Amino acid sequence: MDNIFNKKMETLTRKKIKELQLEKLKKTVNNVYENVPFYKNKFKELKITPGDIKTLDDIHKLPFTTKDDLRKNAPFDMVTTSLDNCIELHASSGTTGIPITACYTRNDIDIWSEVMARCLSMSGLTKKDVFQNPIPYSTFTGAFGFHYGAQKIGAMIIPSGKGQSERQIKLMEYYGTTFISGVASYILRLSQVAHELKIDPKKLKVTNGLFGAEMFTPGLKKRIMEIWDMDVHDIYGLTEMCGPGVSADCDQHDGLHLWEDHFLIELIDPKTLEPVGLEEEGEIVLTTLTKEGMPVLRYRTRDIAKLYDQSVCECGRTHIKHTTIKGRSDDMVIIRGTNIFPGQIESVLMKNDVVGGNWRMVLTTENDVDMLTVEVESKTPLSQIDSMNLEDKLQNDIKTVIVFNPKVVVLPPNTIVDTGLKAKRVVDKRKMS
Ligand code: DLL
Repeated sequence: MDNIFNKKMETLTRKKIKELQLEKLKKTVNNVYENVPFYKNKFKELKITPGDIKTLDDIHKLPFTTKDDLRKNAPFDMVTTSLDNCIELHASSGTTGIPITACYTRNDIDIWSEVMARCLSMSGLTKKDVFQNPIPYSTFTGAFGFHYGAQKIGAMIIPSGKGQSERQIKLMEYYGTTFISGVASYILRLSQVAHELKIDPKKLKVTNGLFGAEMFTPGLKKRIMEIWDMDVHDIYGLTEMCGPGVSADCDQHDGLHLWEDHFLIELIDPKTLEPVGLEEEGEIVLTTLTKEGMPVLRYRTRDIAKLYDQSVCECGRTHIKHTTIKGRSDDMVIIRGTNIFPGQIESVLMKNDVVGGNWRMVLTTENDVDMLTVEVESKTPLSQIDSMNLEDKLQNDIKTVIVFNPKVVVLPPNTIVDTGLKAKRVVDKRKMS
């Protein structure tokens, strides 16, 4: 229980959580109805008014919000308050080029700092730590969220930003960094760079890490733990809610606690839009409960997970847990009639010690048949014969999870192009070939 940042709020009874949620939901619904024409029109279409929300179950009467809705109303039409009251904005670029913009009031930043402090504390951060933040300080929410949370805890922050990987390792050595954050795949890149500098990450003082922002399979987590000899936690979040800080896993490492006093979670079947039961896979739908600048109702995240049966966790926290994110519904690819999530392939790759950190799936069409090539870097340069043996081994291992035989190509370290902030695991060339 020592690492609970806000004992009162993180251990609320279920009854109290529900009461708080209902009170805050009503307030949020009134706010968006009065101030956002998009929601007023949706309410009219559905023939509802804020007065219809009398219980938490009534949330099902409310409209969903999609990324497309936010894009159409970008940058500021979803903002419920005067822009004079907003003190910061962040944005996620997405693929169409129109960024999803989120505006924060002073209070929104305070709440973001609070939920981030809860996640960081849950992962072991204390004021005694030297906290290195290798994430770009930019419109991307990542770096600022971690920065605000670590500052609230009182740790010594090194705002190192992303990139200049050699420098990141040197900073760790020089300042004796004990805790690092980041985008999951970048930490593996840093391991590779440490290796090239002939520095064993285990010999650095880093003992804890909190990572997320993209698919973070248990296999990748385990690998990072082993390479750095540190405890690793998973953090989830998205620009539309606040950025990182919506949920993170506690020391039990079996699910991420979602801060229910600030976010209301539902899980739906993405096809029927009906709720799914506990322990059933579904799309996460989130409603902000305390946001002032840009509250969002029933946001369809596209992220797939399961909710755990609610009972008090061994860690003492009472907030609901969801599983690791399995993937985004829009990342799922259908090859020869089989649904494949990149995470399934990553789970196989990360079990193999010879495999390095970077990999991707390339989809093509040959003679009207879908082909899958898995390109994967080896940890160290391999001889031709060792590469071929590894290709055969991986091909067989992957076949056991996806049913058909993919082509596997093993490449030397650092050959797959860097795709920027987040790793791009799927390259679909099918329409072009
Ligand atoms: O990635 C916020 C963030 C920054 C979270 C740093 C954690 C650490 P966006 O750029 O808006 O925000 O992307 C949000 O990233 O809908 C998920 O698809 C994915 N994602 C975020 N965290 C995880 C995670 C930030 N722990 C989108 N596991 C989300 C899997 C994640 N996917």
